[in-house]
Amino acid sequence: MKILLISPERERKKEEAFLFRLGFLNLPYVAAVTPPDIEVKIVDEAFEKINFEEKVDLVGLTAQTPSAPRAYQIAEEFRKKGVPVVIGGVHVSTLPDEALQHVDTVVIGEAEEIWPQLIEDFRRGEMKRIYQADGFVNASQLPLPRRELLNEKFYFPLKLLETTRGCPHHCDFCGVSKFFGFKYRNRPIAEIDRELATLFSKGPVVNHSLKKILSLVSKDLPYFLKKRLLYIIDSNIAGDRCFALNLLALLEEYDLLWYGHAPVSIAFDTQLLSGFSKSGCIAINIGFESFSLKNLNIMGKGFNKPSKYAEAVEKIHDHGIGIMGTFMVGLDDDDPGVFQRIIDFCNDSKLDWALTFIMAPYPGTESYLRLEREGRIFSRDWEKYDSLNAVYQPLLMTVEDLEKGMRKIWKEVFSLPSIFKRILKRPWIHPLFYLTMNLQFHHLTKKW
Ligand code: B12
Ligand code: SF4
Repeated sequence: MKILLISPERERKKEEAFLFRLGFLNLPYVAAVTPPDIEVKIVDEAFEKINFEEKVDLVGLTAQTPSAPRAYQIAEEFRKKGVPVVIGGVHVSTLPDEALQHVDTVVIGEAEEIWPQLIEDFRRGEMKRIYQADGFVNASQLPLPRRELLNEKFYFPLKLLETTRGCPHHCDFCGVSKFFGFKYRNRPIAEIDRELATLFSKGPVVNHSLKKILSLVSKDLPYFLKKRLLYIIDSNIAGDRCFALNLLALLEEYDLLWYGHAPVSIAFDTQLLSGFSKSGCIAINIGFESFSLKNLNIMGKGFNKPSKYAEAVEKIHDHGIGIMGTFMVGLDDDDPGVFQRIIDFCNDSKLDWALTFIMAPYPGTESYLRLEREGRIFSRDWEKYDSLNAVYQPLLMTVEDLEKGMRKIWKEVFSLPSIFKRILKRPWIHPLFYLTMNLQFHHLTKKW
């Protein structure tokens, strides 16, 4: 028996078609809980064509909201050929009835416990229309995702790792807590160690003298050459402080460079920040979102304190750690001046990299429910829910101004003068890494 797992990619306008050349973990997790006698193949449509003629017994699709319409097209194509199709992920877990118009079966929730049951039913010819995970998976029982099924040549040589699921916060634009639960579910450190050991070896990246020579070019060079690069995809790597400190101690044993997501308040926890720095943290991805307290309170992210943003950036930089900042525009308290305020903040605080998105009200989130109640959502074309397009009526500007303004921020922040000002500062903060990241987006926005 053979199962084809597909990560769909929609067609996009040339100027919007930027790709994070990252692998992913969801389908490798699904593969890991597939019985070993079944052959599993993973196809990433962002980099390879789907062969609809391939002889497979079952197709499994994943989908986020913007890729859901493409996933449905793929499903219909396979079903025409008589191949049954299952779909899972955050979007269809929220809208299973929509998905059922296009697929045979929808999996609601995490795959790890429910997928083996689905496969058993499928073998017996009794696959149901809906499988709903019963609660949340026990984080200490997560399998090792089958990364070897991803084609390495498509991606940056960066390994992805998940150490925690869930989040206790209630940000109104985010679906994580509802989907993964309002509580951090930490994996045991020993399990994370077992997984890391399959990806890297412990101990120094290269011997001392070679490190000295390579560091003449860049301190990061040995890590890039040895591919000791890690992205911890958790929504918040510092949510559980005690767990985070243990995790940092473990990372230190591996001598690698890593980055992950954490709230801006991390800057004021000197012990954690030193741990980040010592363990090889190259970047913290921070959702600043807005400078307006009103916006932050509406979105349930009142724990962000805009008056402390500049100081926070400075403190993180002082530890030699860069910042990937994200901002949102189109919020209810955003007037047309918001675009310039973000540009100025990025330049003045020398933010190492920054992306600004138009808020997208994903189905199932509080923001979606609120904007729907207020009758402000004007598009349910899911492909446009990619944060580059406005899909609801903002309050203090026109839709056109919002889309133009967002693009203006990207163009200015990724202009060469801004990049050089932000990156070529002293002391250096991983300039090799950040120049590469910024120049990619410079290249993209040159067409805008
Ligand atoms: C890391 C991350 C990214 C990274 C990298 C993604 C990657 N390549 O892995 C980056 C920064 C690039 C990114 C980009 C985006 N992201 Co993102 N991201 C995440 C994050 C934090 C972790 C994703 C992850 O791997 N989770 C762990 C895996 C195991 O969980 P999972 O994917 O949900 O899979 C489980 C189940 O859903 C289910 N399942 C999933 N697929 C399938 C398939 C089958 C067949 C079955 C049976 C089950 C199943 O089983 C899996 C295992 O339990 C999540 C939030 C979160 N904590 O999950 C947001 C999240 C997935 N991202 C989100 C969004 C919106 C985006 C963007 C659209 C943002 C933007 N405006 O550009 C882009 C889209 C990128 C793209 N590829 O299309 C939303 C999706 C919301 C939605 N309704 O679709 C999330 C949920 C965050 C949020 N705000 O709510 N993202
Ligand atoms: S945005 Fe981050 S902090 Fe807020 S609910 Fe989502 S995962 Fe949690």
